[in-house]
Amino acid sequence: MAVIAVEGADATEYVARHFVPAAGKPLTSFPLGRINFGRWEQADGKGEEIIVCRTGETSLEVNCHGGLAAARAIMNALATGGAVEQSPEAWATRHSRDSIEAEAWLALAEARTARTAAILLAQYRGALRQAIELTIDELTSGDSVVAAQRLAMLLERGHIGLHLTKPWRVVFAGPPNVGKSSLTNCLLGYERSIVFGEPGTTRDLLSAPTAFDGWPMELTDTAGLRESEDAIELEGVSRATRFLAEADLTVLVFDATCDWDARQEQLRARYPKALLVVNKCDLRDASGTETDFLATSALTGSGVPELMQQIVTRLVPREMVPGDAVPFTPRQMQAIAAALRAVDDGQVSHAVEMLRSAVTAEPLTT
Ligand SMILES: Nc1nc2c(ncn2[C@@H]2O[C@H](COP(=O)(O)OP(=O)(O)O)[C@@H](O)[C@H]2O)c(=O)[nH]1
Ligand SMILES: [Mg+2]
Repeated sequence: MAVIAVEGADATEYVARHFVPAAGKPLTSFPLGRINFGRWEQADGKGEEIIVCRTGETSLEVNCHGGLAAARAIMNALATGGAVEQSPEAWATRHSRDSIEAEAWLALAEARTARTAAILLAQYRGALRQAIELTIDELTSGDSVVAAQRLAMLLERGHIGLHLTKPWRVVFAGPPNVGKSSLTNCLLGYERSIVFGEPGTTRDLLSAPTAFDGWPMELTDTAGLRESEDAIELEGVSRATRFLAEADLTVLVFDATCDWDARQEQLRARYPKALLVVNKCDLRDASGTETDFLATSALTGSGVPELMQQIVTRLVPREMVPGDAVPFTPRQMQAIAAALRAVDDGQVSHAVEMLRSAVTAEPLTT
């Protein structure tokens, strides 16, 4: 579904020029709030079936097919008639009582899972605003220790909040032919990367979006990290190395059938924060491997659910309950961090000012 809002003194007239109600009566005769089925007709005689609802004396909603084309055709027809198109940002700013509500409204459109949408919906309904208002009250009544604790907790949750609309980036790296592509395919549930017995098959970065446990992830399969004569493969290796530096989590994959050597040790030392995996455990018993390695088999799927779980545990280390206050934009995070610094410096009134601006700032100006 797509919903187009039309507002203004002549809104009904603008829509009535194109909308032919199935009931055969003019749009203005329908009561507010009534759902009216009919056809949207364009100048060229084309059109589609839509639903129009008068939401107020000067506002309507046009519900049409989703995707971009149907909504675009209707918006173009309205614009040709003289309507002015508004950006979602401008809309959110006008219709929200504060900047957090406006940001939540926009972020909700970007949410890709029910879990992230539920968290954002709670912020839309005021969870974060209330937490900030409570902190302001605590600060003004001299309870700055409690206020500082709350701010620190909000900042911590914000590290998850920033990923509600932006997936965590998980990169699979390791020597060639260990099963990186097979494992990412396994986790994604479809064949995104080419799997081939020949080392050096994956030459570029292949990324695909997914979600684990309702948390949005982007998995990236990389070229094997090795020295190579092949210029294209080398470029793949160098891109992988650059990408790894920016990833939220690196999964280093090794091969259970290969003996541990200095090169592998070097790789492990280079990425000390990586999640370590030993794959192909169907071919060789990996139970003797060190406990900080997770044994998997991309072939049989053994260890793959555990890998998924460990990725989530690493990236989302704290529990989040629906209704929790969670900052979710860099602007909110900056304001909260600045307020916490001010509290720590004993500048309570400055902290209060920062927090007030986090809520009452002109929406979306920064
Ligand atoms: N037996 C077995 N073979 C695997 C496993 N994972 C990958 N392979 C095979 O190992 C080869 C290399 O796999 P690939 O995913 O392309 O490795 P990459 O170079 O690290 O991406 C292919 O022939 C795969 O079928 C596994 O868990 N068990
Ligand atoms: Mg590969």
